[in-house]
Amino acid sequence: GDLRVAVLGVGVMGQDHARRLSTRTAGARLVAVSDVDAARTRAVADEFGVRAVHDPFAAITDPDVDAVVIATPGFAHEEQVLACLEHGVPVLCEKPLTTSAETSLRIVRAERELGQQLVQVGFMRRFDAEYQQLRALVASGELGRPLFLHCIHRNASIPPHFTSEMLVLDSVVHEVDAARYLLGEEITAVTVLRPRASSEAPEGLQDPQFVLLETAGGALVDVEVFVNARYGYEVRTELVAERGTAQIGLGVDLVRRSAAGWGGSIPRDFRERFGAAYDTEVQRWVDAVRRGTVDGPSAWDGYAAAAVCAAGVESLRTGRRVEVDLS
Ligand code: ISE
Repeated sequence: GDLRVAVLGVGVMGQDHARRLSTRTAGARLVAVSDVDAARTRAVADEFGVRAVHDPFAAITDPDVDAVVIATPGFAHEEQVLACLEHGVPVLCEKPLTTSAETSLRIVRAERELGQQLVQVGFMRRFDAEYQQLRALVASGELGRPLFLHCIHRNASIPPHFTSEMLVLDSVVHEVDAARYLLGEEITAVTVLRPRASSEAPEGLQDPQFVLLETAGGALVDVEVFVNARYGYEVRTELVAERGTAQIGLGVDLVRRSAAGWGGSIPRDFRERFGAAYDTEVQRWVDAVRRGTVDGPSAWDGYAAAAVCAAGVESLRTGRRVEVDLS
């Protein structure tokens, strides 16, 4: 029968996954939702005609739930993923896997002891066609060795609870995973620079930030992260290699001329820009879980990214370059 899925955390992303599982994912059925906000749980449960379960751990251990999608805030992930492992429940956990290297490593080890892979991490860019093409181009060796990745990560706005650390932990984490995925190398050091803050950003928020990642092979990855860019959501990457460059995320598939002007449109947020990638991610997760496997970024990938981002948070605080050591 269909995979019966519960979604934990039904904020923007959780609701998006709930809708996807209810309407677009084959072989799966949304059966329950859970959130700390009881009114929101009720409203989303009613919208999709599923059960509202207040306690996330009750949803994880529910015999009528086969698998779980975690879309709660990052700080809640560790306990929830460990509970999934303890009860043998396959889990697609939104990024970040956790908010520190130690806690993510705990998950890697718990899964290893279990001897069965149950954790997939929600790095959806790996399912985006442009990222896949760029990775294939790098792997082909056609352009020679990669020298730089220049990354731009802009959000129109962020929710009120977003902190300066979360620019690293929640936003830059995507660039960290993308760099590992595209280059096939680990990140060995991080430096976070703090330019003047935008007056459009909430008081006290260090936005934008400029992040420099160094890879094991000596390539450099720079990231402009700017989460109150106001005009829209834009994620772009340029690869510079020995014999050429390549860009993704230009979003120029349609150029219109009208009303004495010309141009295209810019996505409002990540649901629009990466909608197809999320669809593929969840479909392949469901298909894999039904076969008893995982088909996407693993707990180890979640740990590697978490370790780099934890070093990034330290660099944000101290202003210094921080090295990363994976266990
Ligand atoms: C958000 O949490 C995401 O995961 C988005 O993909 C990312 O682009 C955004 O910056 C984050 O706020």
